[in-house]
Amino acid sequence: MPVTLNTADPDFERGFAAMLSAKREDSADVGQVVATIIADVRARGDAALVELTNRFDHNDLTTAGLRFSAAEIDAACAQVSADDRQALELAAARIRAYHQRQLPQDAEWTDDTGATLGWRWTPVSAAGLYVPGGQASYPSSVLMNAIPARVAGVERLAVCVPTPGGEINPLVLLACRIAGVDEIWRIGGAQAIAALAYGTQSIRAVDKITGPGNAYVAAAKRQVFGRVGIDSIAGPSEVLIIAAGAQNPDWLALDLLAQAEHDADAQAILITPDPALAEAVAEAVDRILPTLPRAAIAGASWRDHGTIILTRDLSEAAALSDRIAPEHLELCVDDPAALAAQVRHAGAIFLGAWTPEAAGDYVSGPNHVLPTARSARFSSGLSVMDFVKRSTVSALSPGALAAIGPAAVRLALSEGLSAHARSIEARLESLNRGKDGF
Ligand code: HSO
Ligand code: ZN
Repeated sequence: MPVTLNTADPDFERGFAAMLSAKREDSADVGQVVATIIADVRARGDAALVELTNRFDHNDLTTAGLRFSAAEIDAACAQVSADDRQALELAAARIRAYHQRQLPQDAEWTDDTGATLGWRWTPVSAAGLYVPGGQASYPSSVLMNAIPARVAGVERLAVCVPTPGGEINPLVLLACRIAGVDEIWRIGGAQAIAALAYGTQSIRAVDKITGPGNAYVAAAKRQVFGRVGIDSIAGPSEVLIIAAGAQNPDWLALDLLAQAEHDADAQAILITPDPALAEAVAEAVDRILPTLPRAAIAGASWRDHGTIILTRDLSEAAALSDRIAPEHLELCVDDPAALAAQVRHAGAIFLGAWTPEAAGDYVSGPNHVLPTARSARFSSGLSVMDFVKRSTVSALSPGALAAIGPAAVRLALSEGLSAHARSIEARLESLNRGKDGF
């Protein structure tokens, strides 16, 4: 049974705090193993990749080759049904259109001293995208990671995807092709992250690595951070639904279960001021759960982490949601836009009964790689901004240096940095002598 909390109970705060601090993930301490793998790939390159892939993925890359050939990708793509292909293409087009609007603008202006100032954005040159193998090998996540990189203008995009026992997912390869991925490597785990970060004889190093993965992949990303950029490390995900008014309890139950079926560590939360609606949704969950192929996973998530919170009103619901800072927030209420205006901390907000999170997972357009584990308090989902960086630009005229240089000289001297001071003074003196200085 999920926990039910009521804000009117005197010990509500205790129960709520327990829910907030509950640890949902036992992240195994794999740091030492991962450090050894990274060191091995750095030392021996491709030979280490082949050996580790043999050991962990039971896959012999001496025959298969480290990289998928164009012919293999063609053959895999040809296996995908026309309907699946069209669905992926529609998703890709909508994700691309959404992310194109995120492209940031350069800026430049000249201030009253004559200093021209601004910034410009440039893409990272090469990005690596990790795609897990097995159950969580989602073609939709390939699109969500690769398309923003391409829109940002990343020139080279390399994907690593393990193929345990040689098994490949044709939809993942097709998603790579649709998104414009340049290289697909048949490697996974910490060894793939090491190869992307440091390069090997056949894989060139990238500048930024994104994408989800297991505990080994997460630890490897942490360890190579600094050498390359990484996206945030994804934890178990959550959905929070605020519901009131005339709602279909089955729809809400399915939205909770859609999150729960991802992972036994996922969390689905319903907040409502309406006890009858809460009861109807809980009943619908119990009725629908056994019909799901992933009932075991979804059931464990709902039993261990599912939560229903009864509030006095919707404003209280919005305030609690902000304290949770959910990855996904559905507002199934009569005036969702008004309620959204009261919310600050959520990775993705879905307005109204016709906007299930699952549509956002695939086809709405916004990214589905979102801040988990309450990190929506301080961070955002994956976007074009993750694949660009900003250079500041300044150009001082002689008049501008004359106007602001003396303050810099004073500050340089106060910091004991005389070459700094003289670098400016030399120019100021030249101006005073009426010379151009060259
Ligand atoms: N809801 C997941 C993303 C996903 N759903 C992929 C289906 N496929 C995390 O935001
Ligand atoms: Zn999902």
